[in-house]
Amino acid sequence: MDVVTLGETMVLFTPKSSGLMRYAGDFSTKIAGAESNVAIGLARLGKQVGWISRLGNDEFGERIRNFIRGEGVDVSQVTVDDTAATGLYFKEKLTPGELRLNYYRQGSAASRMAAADIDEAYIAGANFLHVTGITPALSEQCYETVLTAIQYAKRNGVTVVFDPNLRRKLWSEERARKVLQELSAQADIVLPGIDEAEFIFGKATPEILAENFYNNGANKVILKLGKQGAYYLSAESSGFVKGFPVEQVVDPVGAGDGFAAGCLSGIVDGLALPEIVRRGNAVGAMVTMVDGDVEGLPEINRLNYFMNKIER
Ligand code: KDG
Repeated sequence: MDVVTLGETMVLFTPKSSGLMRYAGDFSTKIAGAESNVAIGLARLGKQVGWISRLGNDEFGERIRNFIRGEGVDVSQVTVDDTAATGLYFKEKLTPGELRLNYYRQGSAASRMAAADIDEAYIAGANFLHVTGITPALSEQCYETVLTAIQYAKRNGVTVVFDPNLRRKLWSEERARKVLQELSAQADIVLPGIDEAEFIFGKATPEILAENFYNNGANKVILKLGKQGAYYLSAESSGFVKGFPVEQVVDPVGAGDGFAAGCLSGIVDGLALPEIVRRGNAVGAMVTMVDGDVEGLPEINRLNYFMNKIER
């Protein structure tokens, strides 16, 4: 395996009409979950990926597993919980450009993931472990599960990649700050957004925020700056990489996961840091041009076409 990731995936309902969801009659359904978005993004770019999770013993669980398996991601470590349902998620389009995200995931099957669900040999068989700050927010048990996965990675020489993915609806500000800082300190590579970095360390320039993550323990920091691109810092080099222009953003949700998939694929391919970041920027931009979290994730040919077509 190149990369193993772990986290919750939900069925995503989007009303076909805009405005308050109470008036919506028709919905489209897709699947959404930050970690499986990354896994699918990597699989589309030709990487070997595994996704660890728990699903309810229900039709939505079947749909999620089938979809992710169909994308070429290994789902052998996904367990089924007979006593809890698969989580749901509703994306309300209040006005053009204003989204409200509503979770129905409390007590979901994935929120009951446990450290015992993690097979050390499976983690040890990967080169990278990708985790996010969403999973530890789901429950105390999920927090322990993430810590266990990181511990297995570290003792088997697997590189840990952490994306804070702050979801304020899921936990208190104080707890979120503490855990996101703790997990950033344990990771080798961190992929925070500028807002997340400021949430953890306070308002500062990208250079200072990246340094905070570096001094906190990470050896590669890639700080996302939205459409401006990203700033990177490692022991060897640092710098800004410009983002790709996007004519019309159709759906921004999932762009950060696309960015993570692009960067991780570049890391797996052994690219230099500025090229890794450029790939992240490109995949992130491509995701925003298509509705849904994963539908805009490119295959390598389309990614190369996009990166070379656009002159910056
Ligand atoms: O990154 C996009 C995902 O965050 C979203 O679609 C669903 O995983 C999700 C979450 O917990 O918010």
